[in-house]
Amino acid sequence: MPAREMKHILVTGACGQIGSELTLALRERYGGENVVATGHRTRPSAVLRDSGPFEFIDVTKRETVEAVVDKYNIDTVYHMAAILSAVGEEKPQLAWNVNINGLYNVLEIARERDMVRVFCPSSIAAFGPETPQENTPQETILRPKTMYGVTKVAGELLCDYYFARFGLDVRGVRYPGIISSETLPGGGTTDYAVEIFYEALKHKRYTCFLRDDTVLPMMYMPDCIRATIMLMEADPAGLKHHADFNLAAFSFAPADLVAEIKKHIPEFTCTYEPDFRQAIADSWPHTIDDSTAREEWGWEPEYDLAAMTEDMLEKLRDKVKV
Ligand code: AKB
Repeated sequence: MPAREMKHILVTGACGQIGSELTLALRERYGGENVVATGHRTRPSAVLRDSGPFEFIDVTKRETVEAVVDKYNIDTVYHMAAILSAVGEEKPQLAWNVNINGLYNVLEIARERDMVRVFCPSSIAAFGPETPQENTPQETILRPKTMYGVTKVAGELLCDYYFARFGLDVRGVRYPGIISSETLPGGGTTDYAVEIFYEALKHKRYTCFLRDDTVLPMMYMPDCIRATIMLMEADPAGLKHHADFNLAAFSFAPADLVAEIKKHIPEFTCTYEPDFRQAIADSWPHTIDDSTAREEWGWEPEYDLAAMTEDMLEKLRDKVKV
């Protein structure tokens, strides 16, 4: 039987850091009218609003998702709506509700309508302090200590269950920290790696909420978008894993990023005032083994720390007008 095509796509969390750029990339690829962007409360940017349909939904209220799915005859969902690690520690009940009940609603709606495919991201937050921190394997200990991490592990398992039990083609990756120049990240532990660029350009100094030697896995947005679409378009016959692919590009500590930015802005200085996010970062891996993603669907990153830094500064110089 030929693979079924993804024709009418819904993106939840489309105003978020990844969702906003993913929506535009999907519209470019599949046509603006065929990619419905949805958000909760944040107003869409002009480009998001004008390049295709936009609707407000609340993923925790199933009927609001169903109404949009049925209105546009949706067969594929990129479920990007989520509460991230730092906000998740401040509001654990909200994180559970959005990340678990929201996902359950999406999976049930997809199952009932026999949808073609669903993407649901996991994260390096699925790992915990007992996980090997260097070259973290695909199959390893998943005992996170944050509510966000708990919801990501449960989400991976739930997605794999829907594949095994109902044949729903759910796919997902464990995103590292994502660095981007379009939409600011909201409420994560890796957010410093975006904020630092704005502050370096605007004020030539930054106070980092993580220690200078905190190594974390990171990825530049163009690679993140490419990986997401590559996995969703991969031949199902080649996939042995489904919703839990390790994914990596490069790793660095704040001090490494500061040194790289200084190559472009020599007067830039950074001070360090670790807060509650330090404990979250300390429970995550330093480097990730993504050989399974490379083998099963041909993943390979393009950007390293130097290329990402150069591109970020170039893009943000125009944006912050310095
Ligand atoms: C966060 O910091 O919470 C996210 C993530 C690594 O999933 N960026």
